[in-house]
Amino acid sequence: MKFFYAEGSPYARIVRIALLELGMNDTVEKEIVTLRDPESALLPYNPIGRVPTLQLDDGTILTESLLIFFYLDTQHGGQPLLPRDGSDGWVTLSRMGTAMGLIDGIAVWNRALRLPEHERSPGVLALERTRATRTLDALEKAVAGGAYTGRLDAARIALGSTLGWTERRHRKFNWREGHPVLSAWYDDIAQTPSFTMTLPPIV
Ligand SMILES: N[C@@H](CCC(=O)N[C@@H](CS)C(=O)NCC(=O)O)C(=O)O
Repeated sequence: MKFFYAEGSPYARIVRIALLELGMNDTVEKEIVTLRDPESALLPYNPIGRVPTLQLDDGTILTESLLIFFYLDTQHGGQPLLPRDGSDGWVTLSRMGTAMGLIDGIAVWNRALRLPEHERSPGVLALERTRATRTLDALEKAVAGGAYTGRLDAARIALGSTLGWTERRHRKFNWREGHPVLSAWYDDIAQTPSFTMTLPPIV
């Protein structure tokens, strides 16, 4: 298998953490690729040009982090990172959806901020700030009530990865403010070796 990623990608990071947690990291060849680049080494494999991208041994290309999670869960004998049989009451899927939605919104916001100022849409910036804050408020309550605890499943990986990414790559937004419970939750999960080994570079 070959895994294409970028060190600054929050989506690729959740798969990188999963590979480490599943003990599969050393069995996968890896290549760091450029993004939004017509010369990117990824494009001959994946016309979508996004990471994470996983090439299976038979050449099949998987793009989209959730689909890669589905595949990885077929490759180990342990408890699935993302159970899809209702055995946990669909709780992991529900929490994963919220964490992925948080990444999606903050990624849109971050990309908008990278545009020259005159090309930025104030409406998009305001919408994404509101979405992120509303979701963090809900997560603060959920985590205070015991959500996102227990074994390191896909939802915990996605939420921890997103918060760490936001702190290092989307520095205009202090997500910790007003979210002390979530902040303590993050400080705890951030100590996990698979998290410390995949920290995105600060920008
Ligand atoms: N829904 C996709 C999103 C992946 C994504 O947007 N990746 C970004 C990096 S953070 C990317 O590759 N962007 C390059 C581009 O948009 O051309 C997933 O979950 O894998």
